[in-house]
Amino acid sequence: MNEITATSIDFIGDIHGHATELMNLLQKLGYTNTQGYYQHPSRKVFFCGDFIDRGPQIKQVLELVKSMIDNHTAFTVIGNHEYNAICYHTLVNNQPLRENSGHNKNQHERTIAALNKDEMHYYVEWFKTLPIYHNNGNFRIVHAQWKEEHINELQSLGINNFSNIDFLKRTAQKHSKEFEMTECLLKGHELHMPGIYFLDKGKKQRDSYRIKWWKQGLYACKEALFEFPQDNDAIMPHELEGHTKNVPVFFGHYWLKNDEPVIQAANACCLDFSVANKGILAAYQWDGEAELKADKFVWVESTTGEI
Ligand SMILES: [Mn+2]
Repeated sequence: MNEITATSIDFIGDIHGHATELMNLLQKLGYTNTQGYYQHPSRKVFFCGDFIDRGPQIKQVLELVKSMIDNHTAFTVIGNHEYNAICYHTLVNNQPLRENSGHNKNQHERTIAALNKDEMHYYVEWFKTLPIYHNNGNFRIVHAQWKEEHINELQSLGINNFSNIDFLKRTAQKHSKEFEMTECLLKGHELHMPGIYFLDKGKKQRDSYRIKWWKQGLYACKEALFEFPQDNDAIMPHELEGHTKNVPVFFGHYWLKNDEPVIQAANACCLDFSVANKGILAAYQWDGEAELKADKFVWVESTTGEI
């Protein structure tokens, strides 16, 4: 990736095939579609990944986003849905790295329907080149969770994408170090609370909870975990590290359900406000500030409401 020195960047969250909302948002941010791609005279976009699956205009989103990235008017990190697609379509000894059935198939079926075989191959090859994280000293960005020890480990391995087949294969082996790193950075660490259940989006009973990792200190579970039963007063088994750097961190992934975007912490900003579930598509207009503020969000409503 080119060195990013700009301090006028619009960070945009998970799009999931919602091209109309993306175009509306870019327009609202002052970007125009000239010369075949969206651009702004003084600003760049940084996407958080998750372009595919779920929505009605997956191919249009990929074309729009890739044309911006190819022309250096946008940058991105990879999302868990792009990583899953790589594994889904990569065969090792005739077996896909991600099983092509059940939940995996349902989650990916709209992308399969949207792209023909050649297009799928083309975009999967492109997904392999997308960075896992970015840190330029002024800001950090990762799809789900910024975990310093994993970033340091990747840095020492000289790896920042999924183009290395040996690395990719190891990430697909459950409980390998590479698997744990990928899960944490792209999906967010979860806390297992045996016997305390909630129903997930697919109406499945689950007792692992996504952690609000950007909080710092000791919390009640209901404050620190998504979906945790509000009538349960259990305390977290450990303190949360938070994001202790002054450098802001941007991420997506958490399906926040606010009518208006909110800042998670002064130095931590989640940009996923569930456009793929009747929510909003939001951008944070960043101008180099270390302390983030809610009045710097710009957003558009979902136009389709489709999941
Ligand atoms: Mn995600």
